[in-house]
Amino acid sequence: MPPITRRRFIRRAPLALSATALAAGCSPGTDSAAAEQPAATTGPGGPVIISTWRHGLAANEAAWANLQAGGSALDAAEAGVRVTEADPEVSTVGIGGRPDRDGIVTLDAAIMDGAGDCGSVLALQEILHPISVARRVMENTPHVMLAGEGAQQFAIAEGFPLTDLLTDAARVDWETWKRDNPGYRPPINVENHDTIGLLTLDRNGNIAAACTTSGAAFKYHGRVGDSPIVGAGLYADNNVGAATATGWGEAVVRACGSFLVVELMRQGHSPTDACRLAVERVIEKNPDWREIQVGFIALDKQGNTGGYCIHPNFDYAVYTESEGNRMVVPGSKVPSDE
Ligand code: SD4
Repeated sequence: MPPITRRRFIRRAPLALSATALAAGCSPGTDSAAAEQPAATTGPGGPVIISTWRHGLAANEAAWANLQAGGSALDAAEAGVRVTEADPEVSTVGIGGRPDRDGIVTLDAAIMDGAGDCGSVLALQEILHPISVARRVMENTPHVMLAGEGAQQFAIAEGFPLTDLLTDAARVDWETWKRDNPGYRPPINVENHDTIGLLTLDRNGNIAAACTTSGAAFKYHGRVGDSPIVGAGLYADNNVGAATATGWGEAVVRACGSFLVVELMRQGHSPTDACRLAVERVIEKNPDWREIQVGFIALDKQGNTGGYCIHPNFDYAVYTESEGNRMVVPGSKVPSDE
């Protein structure tokens, strides 16, 4: 039987772009808590790419090149995060990701387009590019999520080769952690994160989001975080914008974080304010919030970007035509001198 294809065709509604484009992003080190202004109705327009952490710079480059070559927002989002997945130096995504407490690398990834189509894989083993498997789930199955062994079987059937993802460095880290943690408890702290989440806006006004991670280091085997959960780890809607999350996934899931950011933008909040309000919701729902990091980034359909986090050690990369590819330090709930 031929595979069931349920790819949707995105209505290509060109955005009315303002000649007086506003600069994207927030100022380094600023806390926009005071700024309850409604979202800007103008912005730089597409293309715009925003992604989490410093490894976002390389991902943005690949996503940008993909858009320049005629790729869609969705193509660019996938192409961008594949760079991070393939980088063994990044210890929180793809190959080189820290394993679970049993020494097994399990990966979570999700992809979504602005028309609402989405796919994800959970706790996938031995596949280098979970984001591409997530896209195949979206495009070649009647489902949204595949987990564990079933996700791996599907990946193999789709032609993805099996790859050993546990690098020597990751194995050494795991052995050290095991030696120093006889209680076998995964670490819960502000450092245990660094997912890549990447949002794109193309010239046609289409938005997409991709998120991929090895999850919390030394987690319970089978643990799944926020990243492959649509609405928690990422969300995209062409009528509004997109958001993605990084940090302690359990806390993000409790607040349905990325959906919340997009809905706050729909209500008129700027990307930065929407992220700040979502961080405040995370704090409300997680009494242990001082021990964890959570950060959101967001992109609205006019091309404005923003972010916010609990602790100040989070940054993100933004690529626009006018300013190129650059790092931005968002505001944080805990001041940087605390
Ligand atoms: C998770 N949000 O699995 C992810 C963690 C993260 O790099 O940000 N990892 O909870």
